[in-house]
Amino acid sequence: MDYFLTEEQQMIVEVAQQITDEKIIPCRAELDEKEEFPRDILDQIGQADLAGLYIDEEYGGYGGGCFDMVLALEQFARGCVGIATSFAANGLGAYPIILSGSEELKNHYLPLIASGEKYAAFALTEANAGSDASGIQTTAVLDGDEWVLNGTKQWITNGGEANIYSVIAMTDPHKGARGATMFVVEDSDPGFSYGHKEKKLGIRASSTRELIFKDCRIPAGRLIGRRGGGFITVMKTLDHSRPGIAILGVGLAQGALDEAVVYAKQRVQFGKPIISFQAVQHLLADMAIETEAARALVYAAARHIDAHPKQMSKASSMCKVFATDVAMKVTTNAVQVLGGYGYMRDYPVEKMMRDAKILQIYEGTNQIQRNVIGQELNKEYNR
Ligand code: COS
Repeated sequence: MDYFLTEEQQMIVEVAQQITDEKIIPCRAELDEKEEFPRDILDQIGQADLAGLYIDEEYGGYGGGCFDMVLALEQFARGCVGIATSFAANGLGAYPIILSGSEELKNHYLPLIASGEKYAAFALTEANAGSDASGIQTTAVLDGDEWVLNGTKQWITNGGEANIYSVIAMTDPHKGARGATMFVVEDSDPGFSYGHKEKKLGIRASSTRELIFKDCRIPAGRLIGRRGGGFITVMKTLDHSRPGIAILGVGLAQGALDEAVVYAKQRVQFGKPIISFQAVQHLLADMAIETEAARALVYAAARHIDAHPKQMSKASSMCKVFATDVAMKVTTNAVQVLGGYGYMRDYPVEKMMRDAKILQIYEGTNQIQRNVIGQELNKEYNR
């Protein structure tokens, strides 16, 4: 379908498409198998000037918005969601600085992320704080002109690979959500180390690792925003990043549909290509309808977010739920179309199905998204 992209947007798609076809697809199975971080590919994305798509020009970025980012991510995810996640996690790590950081922090860190020279990560989750984002136990205490962090973050995407970490910690625990503050921690900071690296069902090219803060000392100026403003910064960051997860679902579903149609045209059973059977055609038709509907919703949500950045929670959660549920269904059906071959590692669809599951879980489960949508509806109808 024609989404009436501008010339610049079409160019973003073409550059991302080329990286996907020439670089990502040829090595995705190997990186998945070896659970290897896609450093070369991220560097190539940086060299193609796509690393700072969503960062303002004054900080060395392209100056685009959510929609521009979505267009690039869709292509990368068509190739591999593990690689696309590693790229997207830079944005998640950068957004707290973009949204709440001081000019000093922005001037220092954003150009490094925009050029692709440094990778970023976002550290919220802990053993006892997942959906309940305000339940974090990592602490930060001011000591002279330094903050001292103690605690452990878990399941951090780009953990161990990123250089710049946006970390939330409790500065005033008795204040609950209002007592949380965000900081920038650098990989070389004293008292900061990496813990367990997870072995995952899918997105195995992405790194998911513990971060350990043991009397980790950082300069006072690394505080993002204001003391006590961390929870709101986290919520706003997730509002910005969830359309990115949604579009990973669209790209993944498109990749699975492509594989299923090509296979169905080639595979002969009962003397005919299986695409000539109505049972297979209906499966493919539903996959195509759902993928296009998800794309249309994500594009609409991303354009809405760029135009109305203060009213984004509902649009962001709606597209995240819909597109990631579609990705799970479409990839599962792609395996069904390929049958026994689909279950084997010789074809990419089993990986696609494994990769799809996390999209319904990370950056807020789809159950949490429905809570957000419900709460927003409640507010809207009170006006
Ligand atoms: N933008 C701005 N402010 C927001 C906000 C948003 N999107 N969402 C909440 N807030 C504000 C609220 O207005 C409230 O402010 P006041 O204290 O002034 O009233 C404050 O934040 C607390 O909000 P709330 O009471 O709704 O917080 P809850 O603890 O009930 O949590 C959910 C709300 C469940 C939505 C939140 O914890 C969440 O998003 N959880 C999922 C986290 C997640 O995605 N984890 C995955 C790992 S991160 S990769």
